[in-house]
This record gives sequence, structure tokens and C-alpha cells, in this order.
Amino acid sequence: MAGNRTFTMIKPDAVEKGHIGAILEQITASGFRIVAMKLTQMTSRDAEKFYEVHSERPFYGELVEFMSRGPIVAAILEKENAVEDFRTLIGATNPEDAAEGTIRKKYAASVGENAVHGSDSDENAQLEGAFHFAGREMF
Ligand code: 3AN
Repeated sequence: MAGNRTFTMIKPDAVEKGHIGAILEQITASGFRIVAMKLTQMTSRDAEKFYEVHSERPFYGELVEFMSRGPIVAAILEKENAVEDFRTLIGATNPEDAAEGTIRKKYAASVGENAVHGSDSDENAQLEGAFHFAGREMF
């Protein structure tokens, strides 16, 4: 059903700092069901493709380098109104602007290294989930 799934990554900075468990706990305690999940690492080519929409932005090179520097946790999450509710849970892109209690407020260091990704639309949630998972890896 459209609208009930989103895609997330726990980014290399949060994995390096040992925050996988705490972040997954907050996600599931907030009512999201894990549909698919894996610990994986993107090559720089993968990260270039994943963030192609940002290829003209000045931070694109830095973003690709960061996102491919270490393992990430990729996951598809299910909940009513998933895309919007998950973006509320993670908080603003810049952790300085993120609301108290949000995942980025708690775990992100900067606008570049901001701990988690959350899809910005139902269409991108579908594309991003399909980028990382085969159909038989979704439950
Ligand atoms: P969001 O992830 O909140 O949807 P976007 O789509 O504007 O934010 O940016 C995608 C990713 O690009 C962000 N998660 C962040 O890692 C990176 N990014 C955004 N703005 C900057 C910036 N000014 N400098 C460095 N990296 C940035």
C-alpha cells in the first residue's frame, strides 16, 4: 500500500560511534516495523548513484566519500504515514536545528555527518528500498 513504507540508513558516523542498537530501539519503539534490514557498505559508485539527485550540489563529493567510508545499516520500515512520521522522528537535516529528542539531535555531529537517512517521498522510499534490497529480502 502506498504511503506506509520508508527507507532509512544508519550512516557510517553513527555506526562508527556504536549507535546502531540505540537508534533501532528508538525506531521500533516509535511504531515502525522492520520490513528489511542489513549491515552493508556502499562503494563510492553506489553512493554516487544513490545520491545522483544531489550531483550538482557543492557537497556531493563530500557526501559520496562520507557515505562510502564504512558500513551502514540499510532498512525498509513500515508504519502508517511512514515517510512523514520518520522524518519527524529523525529531525532536521542540520542537527543544530533538530528538535529535542529526535535521532539527529541525539546522535548527529553536523549537517554532513547526520547519523541517519530518511526518504523524502513515497516514490523515493520505493526507489531507495529497491536500490538496496531484492524482493525476497523484504518481509
Ligand atoms: P535530508 O537527508 O534531511 O533529506 P537533503 O536531502 O537536503 O537532507 O541532503 C541529503 C544529504 O546530504 C544529507 N542527509 C546530508 O548528509 C547531506 N547534506 C545536506 N546538506 C549538506 C551540507 N550543507 N553540507 C554537507 N552535506 C550536506
